[in-house]
Formats: sequence, C-alpha cells, structure tokens
Amino acid sequence: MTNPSLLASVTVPEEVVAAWRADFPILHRTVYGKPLVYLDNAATTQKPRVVIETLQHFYSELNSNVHRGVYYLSEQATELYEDARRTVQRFIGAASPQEIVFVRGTTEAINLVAHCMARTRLRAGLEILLTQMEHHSNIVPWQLAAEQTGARLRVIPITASGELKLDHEDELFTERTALLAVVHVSNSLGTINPVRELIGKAHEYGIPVLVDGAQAVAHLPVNIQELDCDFYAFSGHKVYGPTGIGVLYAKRYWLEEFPPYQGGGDMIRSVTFERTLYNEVPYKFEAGTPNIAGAIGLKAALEYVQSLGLERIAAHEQQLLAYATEQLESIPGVRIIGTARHKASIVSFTVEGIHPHDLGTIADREGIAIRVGHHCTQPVMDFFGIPATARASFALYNTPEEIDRLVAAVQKAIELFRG
Ligand code: 7TS
Repeated sequence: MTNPSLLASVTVPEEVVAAWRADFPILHRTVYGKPLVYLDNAATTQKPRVVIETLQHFYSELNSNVHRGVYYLSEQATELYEDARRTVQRFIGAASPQEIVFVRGTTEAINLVAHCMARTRLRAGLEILLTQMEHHSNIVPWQLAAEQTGARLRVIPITASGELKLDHEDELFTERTALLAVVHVSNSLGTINPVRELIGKAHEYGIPVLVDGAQAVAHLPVNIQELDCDFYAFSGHKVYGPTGIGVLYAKRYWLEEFPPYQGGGDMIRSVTFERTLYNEVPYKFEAGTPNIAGAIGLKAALEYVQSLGLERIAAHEQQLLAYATEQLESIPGVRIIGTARHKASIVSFTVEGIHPHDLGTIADREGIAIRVGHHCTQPVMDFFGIPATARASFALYNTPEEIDRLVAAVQKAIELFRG
C-alpha cells in the first residue's frame, strides 16, 4: 500500500523523469503545432517503446495460436502467453498463476464475476453492497445480476471530500450481504479507499469482496495476498499495456465453484452432445482464442513498470498531484472535486461559469488532453450536484511544466469566458 511518509522521502530527479519520457514515442508528437501534454492517463496510458516493440516482434516473428499446436511457433507463443500469466501473478502478489484469468479488461472481469455470482449465489433477499463512487462498470453488471436473481443493490454513501462514509459500518454488513464490490482508487475523485480494512471487516461476516483495481495497479503497489480480496480486476491499457487485455484475479476456490462464463474452444476437456467436461482453471474461463499478443504486451508493460519501481513512480505522481492541486486551487473560481486524505494522481475540478466541455476544448487547442464529462461515474456527479468535471490524471511521464501549461489553459479559458 502507499505509505505517504515513505513517498515523502523519495524524490525522482528531473533527469530521471526525462529518461522515462524518452521511452514513450507518442510524447514527442505535437498537436495543433504544440507539444502534446497528455493528462488523460486515467482513461488510458501511453505505451512505452518496449511494449510497442514486443507487439511488433510477436506479430513479425512468433504469431500462432496457443495451446493447440505441436509446432515450434505455437509452442513459443504458448510459453510466452503462460509466462505473461506468471508475470501478472508476481506483479500483484497472487498465490498461483491459476488464479489469473485473462479477460478483455476490468469491465469484462466484473461482468464475469457478476454473471457467475448470479448463477451460484445471488437470490431474492440478498444484497450486493457497492459504493457511491463506483465506475458504471462496477454498477451495471450488478444491476443486471440483481434483475436476474431478485437480489438488491445497497450503496455505501460518500462524504463531501469524496471518501467512503463508513460511520455506520456495522449496519452495512449483514447476513443478507452476498458480496461487497468496491473501487480501489476512484477514477473521478482520485480517492484511495481503505480496501484492506474493508476486506477484513467483510470477511469477519463471511462476505466475499471484489476490488475494482483499474485505477490502482499503475499507481500504487498492490499485493493480493496482503489484501486477501476474493476478486481483483484491472485493465492492461491503464498500466502502459495494450488495449483489449485485462486481468481477473480470483481465489482458486471461486474459480472452482463458478460455472464457465462463456463456452467454446480451449475451455473444455471433452465434448459430446450429451455432456461436456470443462478444462481446469483458469482455462475454464478463457473460451476461444485469447488476446495472445495483448497478454505478451502486458507482460512487457508490467516488467517495464517494475524496472522503474512503483514506489518511485508513486512518489513522482504524488508530487505532481500536490503541485497540480495547489496551482489549480489558487485560481479563483476553481473547485476541486475530491479532496480525500489519500488520493492517487487524479484531479477533478470545475471552473465557475465555464462548462467543462468548453474548458476541454480550449485545453485541446493548446495541445493538452484532459478528460471532461461524468467519467462513467454519474452517481458521483449527482452527489456533488454537477453534470461533469474536467479531470487531469497523471502518469509516470508527466512533469510540473505540463501542469503549468494546463494552469495557463485554464486561465486563458477564464479570460475568454469572463472577458
Ligand atoms: N473501473 C474504473 C475505476 C475505471 O476507471 C474504469 C475505466 C473501468 C473500471 C473500466 O475499465 P475498462 O478498461 O474495462 O474500460 N475508466 C475510464 C476513465 O476514467 N476514463 O475512461 C475510462
């Protein structure tokens, strides 16, 4: 977990960040004649050269299907694909590679769990406990599961600073609670939730916990065995890897209990029209040809992050967060949405009298990419009584100079709109 006192003691020198930046080809391009300032890392991160080259190498030299061929290329591809699974296992500190299921991304990982929970555990009279700061992809799959089974959703509220309101914790967990599904780091508020404590508490009541780690794994060290969660979901593309590949971690126990999510090739041991025997875990959950290149690209991305060191990345991003917060807050009319004590490098804000979309467009013309909208967290927007925010989210390659350019763009927007 992020330890603020530890982070404060680490400073990443400018030249180190400059070397990190040099690993990302896209950062050298211009937009509207201005150097690109990419501050939409919560949506997706840019890719280091090593990931791009890994994909190119796979398709140029090794392309073939996995788990099927007896020939050289297929054996190589299978070895790399399974090696990627072991890399993921080590990266998140899982007990076994069999607990790592490759999926399309966080969204598919959560849908898989919701679907299987609906088939095995959920029923009328039971509750699925969520929080008000969930991404839509950790809400809608549970609504679908609830519709199907008669279970109900229950929501942990948030406070004005964007933290979970846990003062009536004992009322939250009851014998009716079938599962807690909680976001590790909020994508619209930046809040780092106390997931370890929540998991401990839920487990006291025998309640399984799913953690949506989409915004966590690139920004803080995550250790699954320390957390002891039942499920953990994340997307490769938010941790410098390719799109279309993601991870569902699940305790082996659950993968054994759950029925398959999809049927098809690779997930079976034998098929007759009368009866199909399923493959062992995790293959039972990987029907059809997987995203082989994606998994191998993800392995390259995770190794890249590890080579830089997540502690150093986190320390650098915390400094960017502090600087951006201070600079933006000092502009009259700017309101930061999400002021939790523990935050990852995400700053959501509004500017009085300017719609976030106009702000986004003005920033864009300056070559600055920020996200504007509800960020797929409409319940968060409803809580704050706003339709949208502008959001800057930082990654390992961002710099204080880029924050200065964002601040200048916000000031320019204010001048334009207020005359
Ligand atoms: N959960 C959280 C917390 C997220 O931030 C996102 C994507 C998802 C789940 C879904 O991930 P996917 O890879 O399956 O799409 N968040 C964002 C965002 O903040 N802006 O664009 C996508």
